[in-house]
Amino acid sequence: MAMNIVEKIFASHLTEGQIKEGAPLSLAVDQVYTQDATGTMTWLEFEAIGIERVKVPLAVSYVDHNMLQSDFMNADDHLFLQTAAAKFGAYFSKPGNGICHQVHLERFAAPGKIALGTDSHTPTQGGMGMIAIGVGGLEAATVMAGAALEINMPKVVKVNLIGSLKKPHVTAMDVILTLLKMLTVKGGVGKIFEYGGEGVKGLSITERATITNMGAELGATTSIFPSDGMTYKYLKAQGRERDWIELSADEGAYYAETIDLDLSSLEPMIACPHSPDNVKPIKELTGKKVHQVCIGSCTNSSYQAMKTVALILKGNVVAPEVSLMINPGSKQVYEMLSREGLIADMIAAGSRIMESSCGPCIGMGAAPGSGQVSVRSYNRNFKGRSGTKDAEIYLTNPVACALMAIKGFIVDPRNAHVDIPLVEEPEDFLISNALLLAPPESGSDLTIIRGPNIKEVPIKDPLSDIIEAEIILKTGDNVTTDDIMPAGSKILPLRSNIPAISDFVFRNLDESFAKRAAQLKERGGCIIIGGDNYGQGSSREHAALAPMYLGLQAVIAKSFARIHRSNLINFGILPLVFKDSSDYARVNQGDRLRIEGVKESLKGSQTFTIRVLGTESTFMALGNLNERERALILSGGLLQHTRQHR
Ligand code: MIC
Ligand code: SF4
Repeated sequence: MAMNIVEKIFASHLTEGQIKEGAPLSLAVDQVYTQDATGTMTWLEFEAIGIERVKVPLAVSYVDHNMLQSDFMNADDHLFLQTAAAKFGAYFSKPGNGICHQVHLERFAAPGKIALGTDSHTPTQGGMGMIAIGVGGLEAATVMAGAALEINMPKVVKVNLIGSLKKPHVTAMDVILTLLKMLTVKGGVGKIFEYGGEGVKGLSITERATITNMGAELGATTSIFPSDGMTYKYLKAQGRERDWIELSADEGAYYAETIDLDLSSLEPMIACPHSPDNVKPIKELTGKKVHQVCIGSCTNSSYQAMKTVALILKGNVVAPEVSLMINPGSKQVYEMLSREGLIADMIAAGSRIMESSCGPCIGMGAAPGSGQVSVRSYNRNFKGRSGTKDAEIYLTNPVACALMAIKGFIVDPRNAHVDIPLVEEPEDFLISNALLLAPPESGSDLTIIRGPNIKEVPIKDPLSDIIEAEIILKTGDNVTTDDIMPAGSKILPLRSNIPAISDFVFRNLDESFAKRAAQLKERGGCIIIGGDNYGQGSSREHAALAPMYLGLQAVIAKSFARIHRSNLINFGILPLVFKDSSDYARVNQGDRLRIEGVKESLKGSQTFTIRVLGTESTFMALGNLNERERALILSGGLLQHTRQHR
């Protein structure tokens, strides 16, 4: 039977179930990686499961998010992660080695394999022809402890690339921004985007990785490219040609949908505040004053992109009122640029070079000034994420970013009157594993070192049969996990301390949330009403774990984003959807809701009748949980379930 690439990889990893759209299936996982901000919890959870060594062929623990060390907390977490990796058998990528997705692409990604990462941009590895999926920490911990990945088979959408990009003015970033404009931040929910067509050939692996990285912004489960000669070339340049296999879709393979995209028709695009799908052609914004430019992140940190930026900056000077921040995504790229004198060109032009970390992307320093315009080669521009609530964040390609830094205003690269070189990926990368520590043979004699800010994983009370709780908050559509559990330099260091981080739940939308939740806790806890695509964005399980700690019982929404829905289930919180979405308008913040026979409904029809207390009104909500998800909720969450079934 003719198969697409996704089906081929799934078939070679299938341990249970069927490869049939919507059907549950279990897959063996080859690689799992964590990053520090989600990783401390993941490794605490792994420890709580009680397994001595990871059971997956490869596990890597990266440090890239919590890199500002303004007190002991982040440094303590780094040491915890390093000692936990050694004990449990994972590689440890030291602070300074780079952003997890960029380093993983360089050192470990391999066509035909399956990887999980505790970060929503794990699909970056799809550029290498592998299935790479972002999951919550607990999900990753159970897989490292030997479980299979369990998902419902997504729809596979073919993106048929025709023609070739008008480089250097139009880049891979414009491909994904164009798709975001077409499909929006919920256009990919329940789908995997498989790229194909003639246009694939002209894209380097890192360009492909830019596209699959931002597939996360579409809400997609993941995105994937074929593995071809270009893949071989990149792997060879990384000294890893042995990892190469060819991978392409069979003639006549099935796709649920096909999208044709003519690369030669694309133009430079920019995402406007405050959503990555608020995309316009750059030419419509020309002339707008810019205060800050940030180049790098896991989206656009390749050697190819960074060298192009350096050569644009060479001999120029950053505009007087612009601050240009550059965070090269990996030590490899950083070191290569330095040895070639390109960092010197960046510095000479007035750039502020940062370490290889997430940095400004997650509000870890370099927050813009009040009301300022910041243009970034990054992937997310949610309100407040930069650290400055009223800043306006725009997302665009790195070439355009560099030009805007010089000009001081938004400019279409085609009309900037600046020479832009055409840069390729190198024949050989500089390979050094100085900051990548392999695990020792055995961890049994090793001790994990933990600082005072590292607290245990809280556990939810078992599910009760009657939920009677107050609606603490009613939100609109596309609420992000940054809204639910904000990040930034002040809050991120609390990621390993749930009681402390809980104070910040919904802080940017509703300052009194945590206080009110604490008051409601004795009265049955609270319920959140959400719109469409509730919980989009990051994989941070803290957006479920901290509200759970505050007493959240259920979220009733029009629809959910994939990772957040799983995280809610993993921590025993019921994710229900309105049977009739017009009922959303009939409930209000402050209403008390009562759901009876919760367990029966869960085991049976999964139709819940919800009474609005003090009125005659009732409405219906649906569980839509598969068998495994029901079992998890009934056990009180994934951790309890895993312990019970070990
Ligand atoms: C993000 O880009 O939002 C993050 C920070 O990388 C998150 C992970 C986290 O919150 O730690 C993600 O994308 O999953
Ligand atoms: Fe880091 Fe930003 Fe990438 Fe998230 S999106 S992994 S914060 S660089």
